[in-house]
Amino acid sequence: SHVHNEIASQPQCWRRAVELSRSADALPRAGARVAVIGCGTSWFVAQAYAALREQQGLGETDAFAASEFPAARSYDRLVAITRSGTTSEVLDLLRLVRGRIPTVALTADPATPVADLADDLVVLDFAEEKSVVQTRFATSALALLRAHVGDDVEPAWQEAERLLTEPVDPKVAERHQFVFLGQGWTVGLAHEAALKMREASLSWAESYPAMDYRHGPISLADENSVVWFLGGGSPPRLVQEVERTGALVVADRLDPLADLVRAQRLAVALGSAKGLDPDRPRNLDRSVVL
Ligand code: F1P
Repeated sequence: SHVHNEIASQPQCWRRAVELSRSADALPRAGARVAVIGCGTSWFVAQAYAALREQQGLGETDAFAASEFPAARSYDRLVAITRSGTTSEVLDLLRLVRGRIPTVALTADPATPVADLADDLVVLDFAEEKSVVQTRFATSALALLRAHVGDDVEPAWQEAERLLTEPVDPKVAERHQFVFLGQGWTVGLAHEAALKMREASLSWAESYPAMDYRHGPISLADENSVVWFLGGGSPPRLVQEVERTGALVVADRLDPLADLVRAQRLAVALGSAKGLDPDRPRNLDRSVVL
């Protein structure tokens, strides 16, 4: 399947993304008030970037699903993320804010309608994908955005290169409910990890901000569950609380983007074991067009 190669090529793609970030002048400058939008995976990348940009003190940054942008709001810049360049909600929103908010789109394919609708483009053609399930475009877009806000991406690609040679953990793979938790910018990554599990393996997967998991969803945890702290970061008492439910805790100290690669590989392995084609999820097209 395509997704295997696309997953394996991520460390190289991230290196190219970091190079590209140096010339991506259309990305927002420090101090600008920014909205970031996308659908599905691209929305989760938007969430991660928004939290990271704020954390770095670079300015107020709000993430929205493209369909939920509050139309009356004004921003200094709108960043649209879309691998395909054809997703309906993204294109509709770019039309809506045209001439009012300057826009820049991150895309894998500049020969698509997004090129006409966005004021500027950042093209990650090296991260284009054949699989419906997004892996390397999303992580490369985030690597580029991380580098642009001054976050060091080198640990991510070094760790990912090592993790790609390790087998999927059979103790994790035998469970039936998968919960991904994050904090700050890794909340978006937790949502993305859960989406990969649903798309590629039709698994029961959930995701929450780590502290919010205690406020109800933990009721479902038992010896069938995996509770995975993306990047290993967790409020100390929470791990003990989760362990008491019988759930298997995954909390390895890793760069969160590298840890996401482990979740992608788990999703594809479980999907293949179920006889699914991990490139072609049930009920999903490569780009969702209304
Ligand atoms: C986003 C999206 C993904 C989804 C699937 C199809 O499209 O809907 O979120 O997981 O891969 O595409 P795009 O706007 O980034 O092309």
